[in-house]
Amino acid sequence: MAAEKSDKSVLLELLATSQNGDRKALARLITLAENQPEDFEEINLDSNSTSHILGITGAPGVGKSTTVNALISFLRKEDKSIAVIAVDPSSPISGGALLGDRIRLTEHFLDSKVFIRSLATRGHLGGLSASTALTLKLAALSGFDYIIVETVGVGQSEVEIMKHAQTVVVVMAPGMGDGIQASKAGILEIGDIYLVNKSDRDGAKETAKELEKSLHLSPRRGKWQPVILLGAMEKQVGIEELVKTISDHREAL
Ligand SMILES: Nc1nc2c(ncn2[C@@H]2O[C@H](COP(=O)(O)OP(=O)(O)OP(=O)(O)O)[C@@H](O)[C@H]2O)c(=O)[nH]1
Ligand SMILES: [Mg+2]
Repeated sequence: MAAEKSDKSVLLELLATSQNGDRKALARLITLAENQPEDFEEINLDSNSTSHILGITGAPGVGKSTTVNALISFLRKEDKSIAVIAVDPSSPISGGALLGDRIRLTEHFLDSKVFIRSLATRGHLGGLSASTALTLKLAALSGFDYIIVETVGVGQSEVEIMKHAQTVVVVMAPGMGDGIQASKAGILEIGDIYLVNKSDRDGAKETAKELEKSLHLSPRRGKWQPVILLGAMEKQVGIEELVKTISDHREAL
């Protein structure tokens, strides 16, 4: 069923309201961007936004959403505003189902300085990367201090999506940091920060050591050298250091 083309004036009005902090307007814009990205072609979405776009990626179940949750709790104490965009390249499910299953962020749902949204594929991965880019621009126009994009998995489409982030945090967990898996997915090239989560479990230090060896074999060109951190995000262990390293990376950009 062909959707009706949105009127340019409608989009501009929604943009103006979303920039004034109206989250419903932002949510509507994102839905339009997902369904009819071509409607935005003639609209200037450039901003001199100071939002820090943070990418969180890693294999299923390593604790990405738990890390996002810990980041939100920490950053809210500093009165920062945060938008979370959860992208699931493998799932055709969108909206509430994904959020309910994957993100345990219910404690933040009523906080007006926290905006949470998920995006899912409608059958084409290239389209997902494009609608993610558009969504990030829309969120930046709304002036969030941090925009966090979480992707599930470690395949090529995640690598594509992570290109839209300024700082990429790759989350790993003990026993899942098997070197071959990591290099196959290009994970060694994309991380600015590697968080070995679940450090309350056995094997976290070994995973970190193995990762360090693999990273040495994969030298970077820029001046930033990837940092490996240990943490247990479920109990917010290491969150302060994570936030500090994220800021350091931004300054080094
Ligand atoms: N022991 C331990 N478990 C943790 C820690 N952080 C997260 N977990 C658990 O790991 C499981 C997965 O956590 P999520 O945050 O949903 O992981 P995810 O990477 O977002 O998962 P997907 O989005 O499904 O890929 C949950 O059962 C968490 O409770 C931690 O620091 N220590
Ligand atoms: Mg998750």
